[in-house]
Amino acid sequence: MNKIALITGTTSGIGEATAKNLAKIGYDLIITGRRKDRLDILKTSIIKECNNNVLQLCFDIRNTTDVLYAINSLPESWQNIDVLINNAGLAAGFDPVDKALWEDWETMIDTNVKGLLYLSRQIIPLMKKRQKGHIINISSIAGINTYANGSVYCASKHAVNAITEGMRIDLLPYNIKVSSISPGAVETEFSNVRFKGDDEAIKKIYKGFTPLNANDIADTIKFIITRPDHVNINDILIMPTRQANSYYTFRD
Ligand code: NDP
Ligand code: 8X3
Repeated sequence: MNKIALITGTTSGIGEATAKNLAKIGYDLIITGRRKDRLDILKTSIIKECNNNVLQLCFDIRNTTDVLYAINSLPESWQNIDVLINNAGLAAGFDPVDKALWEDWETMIDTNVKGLLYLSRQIIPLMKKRQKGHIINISSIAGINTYANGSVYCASKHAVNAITEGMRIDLLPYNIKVSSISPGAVETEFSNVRFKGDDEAIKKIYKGFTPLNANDIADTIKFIITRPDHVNINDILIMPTRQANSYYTFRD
């Protein structure tokens, strides 16, 4: 029987690349996100390429009713989740704290922090029952450095780090591993979402250096989940070679 991974936010970027990569190493996949058309395409392509089992759950991670419905509706054979990858997340806006939109703050906190918690809350009992599992939370360099115009996104990723640490402690007795990955700049749809389609702002972010790509993170996830049973990777901080931290990027 194949292992099962549930990945949130598989309609683009890191989540999509991770789904494709894990399919190649034999995982059956629960793919999630709000854009059903993209889930359909991903499911078809994974089945065509790897012939693994794929279950798609289309829901908004901010909505408790939808999260409950999605997880409660899992057929029994899909409840043995080995790996949960809490990846769905976003930055909304790039503004000083006195000018940012309340709505953007709510979107980030509701998705990056509360959504991650809602879903984990429902999956952890399934892992506890089996006395095994692995949770990987996608954090960020923004969970380590706080930069101008990013206070609430950074706060949301600092919160992810605290939640990761707390989960690791609470789940110690149940043989459930908890890891996180903290990437620097990864070229995905992240900046399109953050800058709301402002092409100039988006281009500036990745100008003059080679950022990470989604496969780099998928590869890191593969490394983390293929360690022996007695080894847990607590956190991996992964940066583009030309980016030292949130403040220093060497551009051409
Ligand atoms: P993308 O925008 O490419 O992907 C984000 C994914 O999250 C999409 O699949 C989106 O699906 C999903 N998502 C967003 N909001 C919701 C929601 N309310 N409910 C369900 N799913 C949602 O960005 P990335 O792949 O770059 O981002 C993935 C993670 O990596 C995020 O947590 C981000 O903070 C983190 N990260 C990104 C970095 C970067 O530079 N790109 C660096 C460090 C961390 P849909 O819209 O279909 O719902
Ligand atoms: C995304 C990376 O540097 O834009 O988490 O915050 S950054």
